[in-house]
Amino acid sequence: MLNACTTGEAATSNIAPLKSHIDFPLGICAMTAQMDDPQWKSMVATHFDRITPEWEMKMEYILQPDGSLRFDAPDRIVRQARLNRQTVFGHTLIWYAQDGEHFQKLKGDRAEFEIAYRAYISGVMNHYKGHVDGWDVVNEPIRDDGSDLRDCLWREVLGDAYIDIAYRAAHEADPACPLVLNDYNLEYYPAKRKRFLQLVEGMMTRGTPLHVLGTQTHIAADLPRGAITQTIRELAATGLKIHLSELDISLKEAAKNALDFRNYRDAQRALIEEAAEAYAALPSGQRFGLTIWGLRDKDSWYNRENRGVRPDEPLLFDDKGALKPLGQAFVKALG
Ligand code: 9MR
Repeated sequence: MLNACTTGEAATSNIAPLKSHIDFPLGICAMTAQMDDPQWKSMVATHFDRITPEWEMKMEYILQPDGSLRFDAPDRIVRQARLNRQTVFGHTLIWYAQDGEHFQKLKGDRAEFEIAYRAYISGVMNHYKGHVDGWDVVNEPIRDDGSDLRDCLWREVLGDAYIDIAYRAAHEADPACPLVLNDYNLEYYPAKRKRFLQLVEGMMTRGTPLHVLGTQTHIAADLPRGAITQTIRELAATGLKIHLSELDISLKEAAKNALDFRNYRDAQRALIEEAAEAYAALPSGQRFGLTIWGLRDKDSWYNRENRGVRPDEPLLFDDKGALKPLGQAFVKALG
């Protein structure tokens, strides 16, 4: 018989649900491949209010080469979330990193391209109308150096207006749905943050429907203190709601792939406390939610894409499902 302590179920059964510590939605990312793992399933159901599909609501999954849409996997996530009485957050409609054969074929014809662009947005939005509590409409539009919008197929064909067109099409499809603009490295690069906020200001001035700003917060443990707080404050000064949308804190990136993480654990803890405190300090009406990018360390994208000799430890729970000191610090800082 298995010793209860090795199952991981036991590791988490004696802690209060993380979501019970806070009065705003606590999210986690998910993919269907994880849904057959009983520990993952029960921990996600216990601790979180909201699910963000990690990749299966993106164009790379939904859009087929002939322009048709497939929804089987994301629908499974939505069904599971409903069984758990959780909401689902839509991620993401338009991303510079993903376009696909269907749009590549149309790029010579601006008018046809725009029709297909709007049709994709309204097709996906209509399918999930009433089943999601928000959408990242445009993801990661700003260059890291803050000099401009990123180049991508959408901008190449539709110009800078690709962003406004997307938000207007999304709003038309589902007027009640909160629409989010999401980006990363905003805490690292003040110039990027400035350009992001300029874009936001422009959208607000033009009356483009935009309700929430997402700051992903994929950070490394050597990020200087204060940067997260400053970012949250500056974004919140727009008056829009804030989604801390993909939080994780890499030790490996801080240690520059060295095997010794010891020097970075305290800094990692201090950063998660800073993120939790800065977020909890927002006026309640601006707290759209805080989402963690993976459950246990072994679920992290860092460990899937570049595992190397030593796996990273960026998340709240260890591989066995026990809440790490990092997770305990997070909970304490929120409470
Ligand atoms: O974690 C996600 C990984 O599993 C996917 O393969 C990848 C491409 O779809 O996207 C990762 O998530 C990214 C998110 O969608 C946007 N911000 C950066 C995240 C980490 O790369």
